[in-house]
Amino acid sequence: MEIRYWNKEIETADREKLRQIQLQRLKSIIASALKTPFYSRRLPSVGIHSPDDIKSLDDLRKIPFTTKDDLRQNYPKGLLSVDTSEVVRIHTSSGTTGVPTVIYLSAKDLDAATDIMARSIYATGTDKTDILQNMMSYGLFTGGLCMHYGAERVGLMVIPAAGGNTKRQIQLMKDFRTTVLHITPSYLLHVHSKLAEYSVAVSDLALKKAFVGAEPHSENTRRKIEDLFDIDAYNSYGLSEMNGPGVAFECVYKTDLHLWEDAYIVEIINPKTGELVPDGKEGEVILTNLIRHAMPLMRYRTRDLAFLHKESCPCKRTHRRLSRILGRTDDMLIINGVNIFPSQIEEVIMKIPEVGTNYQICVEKQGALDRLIVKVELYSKIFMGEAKQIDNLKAKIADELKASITLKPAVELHEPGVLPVFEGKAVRVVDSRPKL
Ligand code: DLL
Repeated sequence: MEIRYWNKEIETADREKLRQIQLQRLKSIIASALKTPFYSRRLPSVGIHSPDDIKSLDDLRKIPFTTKDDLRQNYPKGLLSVDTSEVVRIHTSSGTTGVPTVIYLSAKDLDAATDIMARSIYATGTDKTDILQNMMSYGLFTGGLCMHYGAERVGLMVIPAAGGNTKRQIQLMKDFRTTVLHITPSYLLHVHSKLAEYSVAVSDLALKKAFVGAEPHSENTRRKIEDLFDIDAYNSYGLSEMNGPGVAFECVYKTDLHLWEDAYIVEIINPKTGELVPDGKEGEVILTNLIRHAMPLMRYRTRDLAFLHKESCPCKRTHRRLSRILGRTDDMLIINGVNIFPSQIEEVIMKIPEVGTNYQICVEKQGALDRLIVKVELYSKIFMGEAKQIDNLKAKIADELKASITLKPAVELHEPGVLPVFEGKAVRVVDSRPKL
């Protein structure tokens, strides 16, 4: 059988060879892009009339960025390069308000995206002997179907469990000896908090790994997951606009995310100036999709903040490594003039051993000032402990948060099960301040 999940030649290609592949694929994408209403206007305006106008990869930077707003304004077909009879699948992006953004894939596009997903899975040391329980929702969200196809390509037994119904999920894990989970980190922590209720111990399960992604999480959250379940957790990064999960994935060494450069060109820019930033420096991730022709997307502003590593990985793959996502250019909270990313708060509280698996960040107005309240669930045996100890813990959490975010929030401690639970992406921030 043809192996389509381990391509040594491409995965360890020297940088020059990778650049050649990128250039050739970029030209081919330009040809498709010129067939779309959107890019057929935009590319000629910067002097690109045919693929031959791209002489080197540097020419990519002539192309203006494409934003989510561009996608919305050209909804539903402005970026489609083929007749819909050529399209075999659509996805839309999750969680945004207003007009959604839609992604179209031809059979060839889907096949290429599936190869990349399969490559990501295999890079974690997962193979056909594994059993994957896919706990991401199936449907318009890419997390379910895209992972499903990739896992089948590697030959895994896939349990298409989708999200929700925690009791059944745990039963499936037990009955089918699930070895790998695909899940959001917040839901995985919730699953752990439910094990005892269903009289299941971690040792009753056969779990070895989890692929966690689709939402920001810190290194401390990863460690917490690994410790609670005694597994390896691999970070998985992707976005609907780039075909969903599998844009970048960790390998067995867990040294951050290999971004598959034969499929995507990555640039890291200063979000204010649009200029490229040097390796090692944080900026906005800009992605060009090299493997999707039905709906080309070039220089897409992801709004995700990350940096590229300078060092190579012991696995010998040559594709650049992206740091975990450090925040977004658009989820920053400004509280009494202080800029705060929710991920900074998570980083601090998840390090504190008494803290359980769920939390919420609330911002409200109190008179003229903003008030930040961090609500945290404790493990039940801690919550039942002495009142004085609880008070000390509250002060400790507030102090540690102040050291990180420079302002001291009010901290509320709760018993498990009080704060809202999310079976897909968690909504951690409740900002009830009046809109400007
Ligand atoms: O979340 C695709 C996906 C599914 C990725 C399953 C991984 C696993 P969207 O709904 O379009 O697609 O959301 C994309 O989610 O721009 C990031 O802000 C965030 N995100 C995705 N993966 C990670 C991650 C899917 N590993 C948006 N760490 C992206 C942090 C992530 N944030």
